[in-house]
Amino acid sequence: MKKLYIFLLVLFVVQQTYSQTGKTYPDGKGGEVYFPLGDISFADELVSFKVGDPAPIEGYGPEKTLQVPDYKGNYEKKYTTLGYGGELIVKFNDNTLADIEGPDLYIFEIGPLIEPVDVYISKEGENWISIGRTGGGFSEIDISEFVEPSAIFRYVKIVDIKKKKSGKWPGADIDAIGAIGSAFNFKLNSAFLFDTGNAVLKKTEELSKVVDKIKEISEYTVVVEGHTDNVGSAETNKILSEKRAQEVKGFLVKNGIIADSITTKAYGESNPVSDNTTEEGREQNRRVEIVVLPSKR
Ligand SMILES: [Ca+2]
Ligand SMILES: [Ca+2]
Ligand SMILES: [Ca+2]
Repeated sequence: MKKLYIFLLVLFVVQQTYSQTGKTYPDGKGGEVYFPLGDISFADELVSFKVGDPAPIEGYGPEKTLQVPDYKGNYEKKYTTLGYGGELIVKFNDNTLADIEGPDLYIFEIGPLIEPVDVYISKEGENWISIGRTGGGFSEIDISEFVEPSAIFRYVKIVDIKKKKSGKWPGADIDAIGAIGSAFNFKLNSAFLFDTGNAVLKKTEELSKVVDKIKEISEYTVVVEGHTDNVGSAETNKILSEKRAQEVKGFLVKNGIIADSITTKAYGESNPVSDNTTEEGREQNRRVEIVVLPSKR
């Protein structure tokens, strides 16, 4: 039953991704921002929130910063106020942040003034790269000068810079956080691709769907990541994840994806997405992730 659920979840993500196209969103200041991958471009998961001091009278909850910008005015409760010095960390799941031509990250801050925040990005949620400050009319950031080419980031941290201490809503008011430079992120459960401990593909239906998706894009960069749970030695897991990533790359190439556009990464057990102490968590950690950036690098 659990496996069926995960299978359906993967199907859902893939199908949902299929139906996405570029879309324009109101920036809350009378302008518009274009996101090439549309609705999936926005932050998906709340990682942590430390409300500032003083805190807002009403905060409306940090999850209000997830998914597409939805604040339409009239002080609707569709955003969260960080508080003086507050810190918010969010994660992308069905997409990742990457450097494309022009701006890559957009912070939707509501209200007549832009209250500045310092912005950081991270691949794994531990090592953070400072990418500057929004404010003074700038809500968008080009990450190109801060990152190596083709790097992908799954975490964004924003910190209120302590500009506005007074009033009911101290600190920046955030509606949404979106990656203009967005890549598709397909998560495939290893159980649907491989037998336990084995790196020979047994089923390829899900991979074929990913192949079809990549072929819809004229220019692309693909990263195949192998991940395992923490059962067995770290070294063995790294080797297994490398073999599996290579096997998946082989399948993509055999099905017409340009070999030079694909890189593989073996993470082994080093990058879990769930708790390794439960069977359910370990199952989620055993996975292959395929990141597809729709532009040539
Ligand atoms: Ca998303
Ligand atoms: Ca850029
Ligand atoms: Ca919102």
